[in-house]
Order: sequence, then C-alpha cells, then structure tokens
Amino acid sequence: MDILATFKASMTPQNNIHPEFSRQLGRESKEALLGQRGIVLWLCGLSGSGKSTLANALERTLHAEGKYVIILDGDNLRSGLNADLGFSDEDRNENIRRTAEVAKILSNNGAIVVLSLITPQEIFRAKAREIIGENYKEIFIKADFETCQKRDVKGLYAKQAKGEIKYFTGVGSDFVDPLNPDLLIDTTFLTEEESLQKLIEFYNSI
Ligand code: ADX
Repeated sequence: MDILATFKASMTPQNNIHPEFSRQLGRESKEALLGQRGIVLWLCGLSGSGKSTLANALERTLHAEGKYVIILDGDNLRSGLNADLGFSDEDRNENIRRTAEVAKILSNNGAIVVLSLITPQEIFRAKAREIIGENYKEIFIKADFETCQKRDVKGLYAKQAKGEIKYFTGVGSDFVDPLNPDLLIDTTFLTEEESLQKLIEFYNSI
C-alpha cells in the first residue's frame, strides 16, 4: 500500500478518536474572561452584496467597544484552509462544513465570529445551523444580481460575462434566498452606515 492509501485507510471517520472537550476549560470560563457571549453571525449573500464590507465595519465597531471578534471570510479561507476547494456544489458544501466547524470551536471559546461566505443554498445553511447550534445567527445580506454586477468590486462579474469563470454564483450556479433569516439587510436600498446600524442593533438584541 502506498503512503496515501495507508493514510486514507487510517482516516475512517471516528476511528480511534477520543475528543477532549469535557476535560478542557468550559465555554463559561472563556466568556467570563472576555466579558461577552460567544456567537456566530453568519453573513450570506451574493458576491458583491456587501458581506465583507459589513463584517469589517462590524468588527471595528465591536472591537472599539472592547469585544473580541474574529472574521472568517470566504476569500481568506479559500487562500489557506480551503485552498483545495473549488465552486462545485460538492466543494462549496465542504467549504461551508469546514468553516462551520471552525466557527463552532471559536464561538465555544467565547469569540464573536463574523462569517462572510456566500452560502448559496438552504441545504448549506441548514448544515451550518446544524453544526453550530443555537449560536448560529443567519444574516442575509441581500442585493439583487444586477446591483452586484454593477458594483463588481472584484471584477468577477466582468470575467464571468467573458466566460472566464465556471459555476459563478447567480449565473452558472444558483443562489437561493434564505427562507427565514434571523436578519435581512437589503444593501440595494440601504447605505453602508444604515446597514451597519441594523447589524449593530441586531447584535445588541441577541
Ligand atoms: S461559497 O459559495 O462556498 O460560500 P465563498 O464565500 O467561500 O463561496 O467564496 C466566494 C468568493 O470566491 C467570492 O467572494 C469571490 O471573490 C470568489 N469566487 C471565485 N470564483 C467564484 C465563483 N465561481 N462563484 C462565486 N465566487 C467566486
């Protein structure tokens, strides 16, 4: 058997795994140290809808108030942890699953985790909710396709139009609006300041 086959054979899920969670310091100790509740604010929406802009602004605002925030951004994760994944449904599913598992660990250690991930379908969002549990708060950053196309901050919509991107969300790959998000912010109509205000009000209400 070659090295890769041996490694795969040893990786049968749950094989000889003994999680340490119960012996580690509990969530309450971390939350007491930080003076905050661990939570996951999962921002989903089309590329260009304003997820990262709002995540960054929220982080700065809460940080200035003495809160400990960690951003998990789709593009950042895809340059490291998830660099082996593309944009097929299967790869998006794995991208979202891994990210949800990381968010769960961080929030269980008291962090306010702000996610910025397209998370294009209900099945992916349900998976994230299932992994994270009651700390999962779904925030739909809504902007219609034409608005995102006009903004085209990263130049990806132009590339897509030239046929250079396969499975682009909203064209070659579906984006289905969340059915029942905890918060909806429509950036087609709201300014960045107004959107941030809504986000902060929501954070303060939970
Ligand atoms: S997700 O669908 O798996 O949740 P994710 O948020 O991680 O997507 O990555 C989206 C980012 O990847 C976009 O912000 C964009 O910069 C980049 N990107 C590159 N190719 C694509 C594509 N085909 N569809 C959408 N985004 C893409």
